[in-house]
Amino acid sequence: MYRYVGISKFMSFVLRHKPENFGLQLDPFGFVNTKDLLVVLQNRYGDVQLSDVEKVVKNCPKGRFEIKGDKIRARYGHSIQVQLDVEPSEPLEYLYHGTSPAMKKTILAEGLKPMKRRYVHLSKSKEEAFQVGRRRSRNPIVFIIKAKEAFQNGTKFYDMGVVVLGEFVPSEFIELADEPDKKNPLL
Ligand code: HQG
Repeated sequence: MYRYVGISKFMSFVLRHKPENFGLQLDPFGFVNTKDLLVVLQNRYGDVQLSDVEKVVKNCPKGRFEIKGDKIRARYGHSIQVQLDVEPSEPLEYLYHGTSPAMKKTILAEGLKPMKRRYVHLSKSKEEAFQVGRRRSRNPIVFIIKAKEAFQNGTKFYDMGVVVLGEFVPSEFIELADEPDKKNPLL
């Protein structure tokens, strides 16, 4: 199990950021032949089988990867350019973004930027966003994104399942979750 975490992280690195470092070329939608990726994994980890890759893909609760025919790709998280084959769609009224408290002022002033990735990454629940923020801080903050309103004002969102991708979100659509929110008292 532990080994699969390492393999999954390495697959993310290769398929989202640096395929060329490993002699791989992605197609426009981010796919590569699974057997070519397998060779890269075997060079690094030794005995990795196709069934291991399939397990990594299948057991990932976030749907990080997709296998289609004899090809595989990362479904989100890219820093390199890949074409999405999901149409933009109207998002839930609220989405969430968890991050470090150190980012609070900047994000409230500048909006949410994709930074090194192609898209902003958003969660469908406050709890998931909190977990995302935990990667950055022991005490993360969670922003409420008024996604529907942003969408109505032209921001595109792409529903990738657990993760929602978005374009730059202007600060007017962002609020800190901990602050009382009259529109959504359950939060
Ligand atoms: C921050 C993982 C300064 C933003 C996660 C974040 C997610 C700003 C960081 C997925 C900013 C970028 C993506 C601004 C945003 N000024 N900082 N204006 N706007 N930021 O890693 O969302 O496990 O690229 O708050 O769970 O943290 O890999 O984005 O802290 O789903 O599958 O800039 O990656 O998924 O960091 O994470 P990231 P993220 P996996």
